[in-house]
Amino acid sequence: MRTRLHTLIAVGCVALIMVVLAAPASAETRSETFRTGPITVAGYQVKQEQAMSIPKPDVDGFITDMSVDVVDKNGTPVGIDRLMLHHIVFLNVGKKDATCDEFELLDSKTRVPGSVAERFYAAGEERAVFKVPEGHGYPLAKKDSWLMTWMMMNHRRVTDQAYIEYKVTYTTEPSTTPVKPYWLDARNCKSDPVYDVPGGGKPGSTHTDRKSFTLPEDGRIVAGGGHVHGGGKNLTLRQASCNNRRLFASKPLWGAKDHPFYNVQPVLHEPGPVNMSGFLSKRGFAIPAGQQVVLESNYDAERLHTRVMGIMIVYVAHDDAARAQAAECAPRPDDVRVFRSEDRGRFRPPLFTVPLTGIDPRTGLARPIERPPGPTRLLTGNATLPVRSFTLKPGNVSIPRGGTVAWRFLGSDLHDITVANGPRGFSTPHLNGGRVYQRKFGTPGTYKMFCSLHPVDMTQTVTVRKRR
Ligand SMILES: [Cu+2]
Repeated sequence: MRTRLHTLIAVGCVALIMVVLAAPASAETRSETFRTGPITVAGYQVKQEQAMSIPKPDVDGFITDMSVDVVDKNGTPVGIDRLMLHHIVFLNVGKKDATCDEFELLDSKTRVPGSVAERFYAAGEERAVFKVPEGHGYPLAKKDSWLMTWMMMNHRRVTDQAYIEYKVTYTTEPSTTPVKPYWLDARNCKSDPVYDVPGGGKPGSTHTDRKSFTLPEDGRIVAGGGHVHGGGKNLTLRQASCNNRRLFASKPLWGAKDHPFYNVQPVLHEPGPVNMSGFLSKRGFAIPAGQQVVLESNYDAERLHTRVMGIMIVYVAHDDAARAQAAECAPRPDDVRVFRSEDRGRFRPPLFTVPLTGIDPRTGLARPIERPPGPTRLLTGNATLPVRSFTLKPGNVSIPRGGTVAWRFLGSDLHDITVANGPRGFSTPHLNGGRVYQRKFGTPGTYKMFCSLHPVDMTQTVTVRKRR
């Protein structure tokens, strides 16, 4: 009996039973698992898509937990050595997003109003989960329609198939406190919210990107978690009116050396963490309407880190008492619980150099390359280089220091230019239709670049000479 009881505790059933007992007979807590797919991804393809009206619980209630994964037709998780879900965002159609008046889509041009949909849950490679304190939940309605947008990469040369599977736990308890998601982002309101850390800083120095957000309601921030890419130190949330004090820092845990992130081809960007810490607090951080919170996205400044992100989603429970508490800069709530992965990993951002990738003509397999094939074209001044589907030609150019390269993005397919490694980091937005991106090269050395949407096909080096 004793052993059986221990087993029960070990699997967490006791907690579940208590929840059910505490709720009135009419309310219930349930989990449902949904799938979309099959999704077909060609060999080494980077696929980005949107799916409208995805399946969801057909009830009125509140979401209390949510998670997402990639599975095969039997429901077995698909490894990163096959397919990697780089990111996925779930949106509630017809609700206005709390921090965006409009969104810029993947083409870096088209804009849609922020009233189109509300971002309420997202996960990256770290597989962030949706969590709020007990008694809280994100409102769920029968009439709601969900949309999801995601990006997946195939790490093998063969076409692969999988499903995106998500588990939603919800309660129909009517006294649940509703939470509103606030998406705080260093480059907010974009389908591809990336920026670049150029590198070249002193060892140990930090590159900080700050963005302020004004909350439009009196409330308590009761939960939150973050998303960074390789080189990220932390995401720190601060309260401007209280001497900019730190409310919470979401910290990355990095995979061990043998983690698949560091052992797949091609590498789309410097590998991200395997986990980011989050927090839960029923009492919450009181923030009144009109007051600012500041998101600090902190990265290592010594090395370059291109196409990085700094995103924290926080969940706010409306509370009329927040104004008085915040006016006094009330002490930090004493019930803040930090959740993080217990997995094996590293706490310091690992040093990692993103290689260029090419296809080995003998095996058809992706492998690191020093540079694209072909000679280096020596240029004496500024240059305009064409970007075509799916080549960057010439593959290798050399320009004098201080020279400017203009890339002209031809055709209708979107491409970008992203520095994998070199003296300084930069990247262009996704461009097409003849749009031009110019860059003046002041720091000598060899810049190894690729298109992040076509990483094995489109590579280029620009060598900047010290002398003319
Ligand atoms: Cu491309």
